[in-house]
Amino acid sequence: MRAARCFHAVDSHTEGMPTRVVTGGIGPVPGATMAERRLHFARHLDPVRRLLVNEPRGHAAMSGAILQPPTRPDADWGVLFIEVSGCLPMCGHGTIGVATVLVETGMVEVTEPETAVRLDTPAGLVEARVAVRDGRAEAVTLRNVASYAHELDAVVQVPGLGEIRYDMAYGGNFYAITPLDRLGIPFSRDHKDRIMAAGLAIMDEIDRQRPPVHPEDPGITGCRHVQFTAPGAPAPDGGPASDARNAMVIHPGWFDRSPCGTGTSARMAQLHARGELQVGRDFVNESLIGTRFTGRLTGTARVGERDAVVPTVTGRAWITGMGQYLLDPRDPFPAGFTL
Ligand code: PYC
Repeated sequence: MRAARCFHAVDSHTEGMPTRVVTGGIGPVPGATMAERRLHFARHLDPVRRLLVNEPRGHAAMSGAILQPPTRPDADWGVLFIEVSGCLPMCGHGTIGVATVLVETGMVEVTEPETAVRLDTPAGLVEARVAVRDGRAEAVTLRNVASYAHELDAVVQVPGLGEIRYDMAYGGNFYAITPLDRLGIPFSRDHKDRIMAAGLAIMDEIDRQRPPVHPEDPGITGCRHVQFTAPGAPAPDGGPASDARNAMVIHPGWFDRSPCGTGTSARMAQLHARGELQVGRDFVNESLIGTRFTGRLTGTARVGERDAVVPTVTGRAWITGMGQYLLDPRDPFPAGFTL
């Protein structure tokens, strides 16, 4: 065996969605802030992302988080979020995976019944409060970056679908939000190919015609996520119904398996802007595979000139493995591949 690169990782899943937490093999990425590091990473180190998430070491819906020293004194760790679509400003399921891994591997000082972990992310400081019992991370509540409704009742013409009305909201990434029944497609995994095709067509046209830009960070731009919404549903075990479900279509063609932390934050910001969700009320969002996050708006804020909200999102993660991912210098696919 020969290795030109060796990456150490703890693999996990958050309510069904993988996070490969990279704990070693990548030194500090240049940049004075995590936002600068994200841009540097995307420009100069993208083959590392592709190697870690693409086949054969990953798959078409793979996602990960690269641990970094923080760039600010009030944070415990810095994080770069990677997935098949690129390097994200923020990722909710990834944060829940990272916090769980940090606690369960002892990479932070653990206190029970709660351990607070402050993460320096490209979108801003995110605090994760981990409920810990007997060393086990039972649930993670993250306080997300300020989230806001960027545009309500926007309209885009989409070939094959006609005029699509949507709301654009930001929760760490931009989300075009529209009810799935407007397209006449049932909310069901049986219709996943139609849902996927519609989501990709909508995001392509939004990005071509009217890409959103974050008012405080022009490096955060573009719509790579379409959140098709549906009414909540009862739990299979007869437990309480969720408040909403979503089919989250993500560039270049996969569904979030979790309810999506930044997507849930964006949805709560959208509902708040529409007067449909008050501060302090729980909002249970359900994924296409039936897993749930509980969101809550904890207060209001400003993003540039706009009214914003501060969301929390609670979910669970489980460690699935630990590994070393190698690059053999003779490997014909040094950055992996997609099919
Ligand atoms: O949980 O925020 C999230 C997320 C973003 C993309 C996939 N999951």
